[in-house]
Amino acid sequence: MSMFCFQCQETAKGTGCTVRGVCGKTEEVAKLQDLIVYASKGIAEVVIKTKTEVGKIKEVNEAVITALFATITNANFDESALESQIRQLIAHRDKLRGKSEEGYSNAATFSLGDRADMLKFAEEVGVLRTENEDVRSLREMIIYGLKGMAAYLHHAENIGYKDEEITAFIYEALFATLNDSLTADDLVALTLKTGEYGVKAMALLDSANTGKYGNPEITSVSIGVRKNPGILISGHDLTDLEQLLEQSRGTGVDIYTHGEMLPAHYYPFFKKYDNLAGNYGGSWWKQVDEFEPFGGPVLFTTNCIVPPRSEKVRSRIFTTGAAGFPGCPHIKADENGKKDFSAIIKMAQASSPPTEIESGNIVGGFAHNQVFALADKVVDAVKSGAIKKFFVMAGCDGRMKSREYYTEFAKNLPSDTVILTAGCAKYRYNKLNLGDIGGIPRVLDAGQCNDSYSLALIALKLKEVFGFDDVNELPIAYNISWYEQKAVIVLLALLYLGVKNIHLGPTLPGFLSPNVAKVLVETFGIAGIGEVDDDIKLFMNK
Ligand code: SF4
Ligand code: SF3
Repeated sequence: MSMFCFQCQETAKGTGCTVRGVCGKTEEVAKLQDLIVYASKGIAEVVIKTKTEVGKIKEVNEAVITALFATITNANFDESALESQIRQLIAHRDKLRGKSEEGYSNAATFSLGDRADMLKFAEEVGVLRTENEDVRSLREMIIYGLKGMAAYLHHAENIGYKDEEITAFIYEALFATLNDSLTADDLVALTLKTGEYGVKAMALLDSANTGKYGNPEITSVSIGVRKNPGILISGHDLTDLEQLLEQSRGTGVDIYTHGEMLPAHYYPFFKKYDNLAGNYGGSWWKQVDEFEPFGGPVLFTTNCIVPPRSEKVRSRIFTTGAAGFPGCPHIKADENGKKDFSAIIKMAQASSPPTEIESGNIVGGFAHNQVFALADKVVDAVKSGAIKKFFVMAGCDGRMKSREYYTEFAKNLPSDTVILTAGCAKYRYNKLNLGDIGGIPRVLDAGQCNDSYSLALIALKLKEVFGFDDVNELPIAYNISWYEQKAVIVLLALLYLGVKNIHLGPTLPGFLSPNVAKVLVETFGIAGIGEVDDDIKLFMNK
C-alpha cells in the first residue's frame, strides 16, 4: 500500500484511498500531510511537557493551525508548500524542546532528511500506525475534528480574533492521540470535548465575521453576469474577499463569488462594493465545468480545489492562505496580513468577460441575528401549524451521484416544512424555488459551513421560546450531508450540544469502525439515509 487516507466521504470504496486520492491527491501529498499531522502531535507533546504558555508561542500556534488546515480535503495539493510547512513545524518544535530528547516520544524528536526520507518516514506514522481499529477510528475522528476547527480558527485569526483556550485544547487533543494508555471510553469523551471546542471555534469565527462585517441580513444575490471581465473568488476567507474588492475597485474588473464564498453577499459590509457582481455557478465540484466559461482568473482562499483538467484553466488559478496547487501562484500575506492581488487583477483585465450560465437571483442571509428578528413570525407559524417541521440540511456537497438524494428530498418535502441550511450542501436545492410560508422562504440559508453555528443558536432560541427542556423536543429534524473535515467538527459540535437522531449521508464515514459506529448509533441515534420517500415519512412521524 503506497498511501492510506480515509478522511473524506469520497474515500475509495468507502474504506480508504490507497493508491491515489479520489480527490486527486497524490501519494506524496498524502504522505506529507500525514507527516504534518505527526509533527503537529510532536509540537503538542513538547508544549504540554514543557508547560509552555500557549499565549506566548503565537507563531507556533499559527504554524500548527495553518498546517492542519492545509491537510483538509481539497485544500492543498502542493508538495513543496507542504514540505516547507513540515520543516517549519520541526524547527518550531526543536526550538521549544531544546536539546534534551529525554522523556519525549518519537513525534517530538524525529529529524528530517531530504524529501525521499520524509516520504519513507511518513509511511511509519500515518493513520494505520494505530493497529486497534476502534482506537484508530476515534483518534482519527478527533484529528479530523481538529482539522475542521483549525480552518475556522485560521479565518478568525485573519480578522484578529483568537482564543488561546481553544489552541490549548488543540494541543491537548493532538497529544492525547499519541497516548496508548487511553481507553476507547477516554477517546469517546475526548471526541465530545472536541465538539465542545468546535462550538467555541465556530462562535469565535461568528464573532469575528459579524464583528467586522456586520450581521448577515436577507439578501438577493444575482447569479447572472455583467459585461466587465471578472475574478472568481472561492473558499471561505472573508478577509481575502475584502482585500480583493478594495484592490480591484475602479479597475474595470468585477468580482464574483463561487461555492462557499456566496454567503459573503449577506454581510452588510460588502454591499458597498459595486464591483461585487454576484455569485457564479454552483458548489465546489462544479468548477470543472464552470471555470472554463468564466473566462477570468480564479482565487482559491481555502478548499475545495479540484485538480483542473486543462492547462488553460490551471493557468488562471491563484491560491492564498492554506490553499495550494502545484504550479499555481500562491499569494502570501505580508507581516500585516496585506496581500497583493495585482497579478490577478491584471490577468482579469486581459480576460474575456464571463459567459452567462444562469440568470436570476437567489436569496440568503438567514443567520442567527436575522432569524431572531423574524422570531415572532416563525413562532406564530409553528403555533398555527403553518410550519410543521424544520429540516436542518447543513453540510457539504460532493460529486457523487447519490447526492441527488438531497435535491429529491428537498423537492418532496411537504409544503409546510422549512429547510435550514449552511455550507455548500445548499446548492442541491437553493435554486429550486420551493416557495415560502407566509413570507418565510422554505429554504433559509444561514451561510457557510461554519455558520451551522447559527443553526444551533436558532434551535436553542426556539427551545427557549417554546419552553422545552431538551432541543430534541423541537420539531426539527437533522439530515446532514458531509464531505470533508469541517463537516466532522460541525457534527461533533451538534453531538456536544445534545442533538440526537442526526441522519448523516450520503454514506457514513469510512473512518468509523463497526464498534465506533455502534456507539454513535446507540448513544446519539446517528443514522444513515435511505430512500427519499421512506426517509421523509420517517422524519415527519418522529
Ligand atoms: Fe481519498 Fe478523501 Fe483522502 Fe482524498 S481526502 S485521499 S478522496 S479519503
Ligand atoms: Fe463545502 Fe468543500 Fe465542505 Fe464549507 S467547500 S462545506 S465541501
